[in-house]
Amino acid sequence: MGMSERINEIRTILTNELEQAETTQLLDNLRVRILGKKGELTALLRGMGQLSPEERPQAGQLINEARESFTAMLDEKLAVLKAKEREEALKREAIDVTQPVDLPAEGGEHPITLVMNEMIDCFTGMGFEVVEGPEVELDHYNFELMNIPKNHPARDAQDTFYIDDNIVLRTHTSPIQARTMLSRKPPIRVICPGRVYRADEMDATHSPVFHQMEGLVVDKDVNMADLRGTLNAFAERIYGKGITTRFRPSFFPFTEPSTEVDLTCAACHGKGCRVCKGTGWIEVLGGGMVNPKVLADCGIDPEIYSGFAFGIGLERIAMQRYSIPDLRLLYEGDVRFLNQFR
Ligand code: 2U9
Repeated sequence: MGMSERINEIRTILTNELEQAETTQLLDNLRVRILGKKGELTALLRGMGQLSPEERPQAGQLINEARESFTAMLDEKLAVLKAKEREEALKREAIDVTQPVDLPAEGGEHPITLVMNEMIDCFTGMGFEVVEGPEVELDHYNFELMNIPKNHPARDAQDTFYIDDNIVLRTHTSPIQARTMLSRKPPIRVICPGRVYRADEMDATHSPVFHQMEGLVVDKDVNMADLRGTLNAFAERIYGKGITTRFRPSFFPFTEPSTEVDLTCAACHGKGCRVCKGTGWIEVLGGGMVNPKVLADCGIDPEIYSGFAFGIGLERIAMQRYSIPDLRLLYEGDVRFLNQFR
């Protein structure tokens, strides 16, 4: 058989096999079978030794042309198969973005957080700034600077968690205000929200950890009417129009004069009902004019400046607002309770 017949034979084999090669892997095998070291075309090249010197150049040329042509045929098919395989891979790996999914359980804000944020909005709207401080506090800031000396009943070991003789878990957020006064000059307008600790047994109305927000304003000519106006604005903002305050005389070591503050009962708007035991008022917070001794000990001259302060328990506000009957519900983390606030 002549060289060109043999090449045509190989071309026919290649053409048939190309049609059947469905994958790039099969195509690679075919390439090796035709063009590889032990392939059909290479065998022809080796057989050239048997040809006469005159025949060799022409045979060589035919084989080279065939190699080029076969390579082109194989490459063309390779491009087709690669495109096909890519398309199949895209189809196989496609994500159906319309498929329904299981949504992760959604959290919500705790009622204490809800109340705290609402109060922060209210007071920052009046020009107060939020300041925080350490929960593990020096006796000096928690008690001494608040005019609660050693042996005062308020620091009885029954009420206070002592870390050692000089360090306590803060029993109120007042030490934040003491630190604020020591580190800046009036005018001061701050609210101090945070967790506080008292050594109480847990029951429906007591907890060893609870939350407060205290406020402090120090400037020239600050007086009790400013406290009243501030707390009236707070009452209307949190409880609604027509809710006002009633000040009753009281005593705290850190304020003088001191007052306990009642708010119009939001359940009956002051008419008297079961919630307010017929009085029309609900006791909500305390406050007063900052004791001049406290101002002086915190580096502020009480001859020039005066201040008012108040303290609000957040649990009490949350319980009234959401009709929560037992304080413990706020700390147990039962999702059936918490889901109601989402
Ligand atoms: C400084 C001076 C005075 C903060 C005050 C109260 C009155 C008060 C209670 C409310 C409910 C505590 O959480 S509660 O049990 N607080 O009645 N707090 S005056 O007076 C201050 C604070 C800081 C420097």
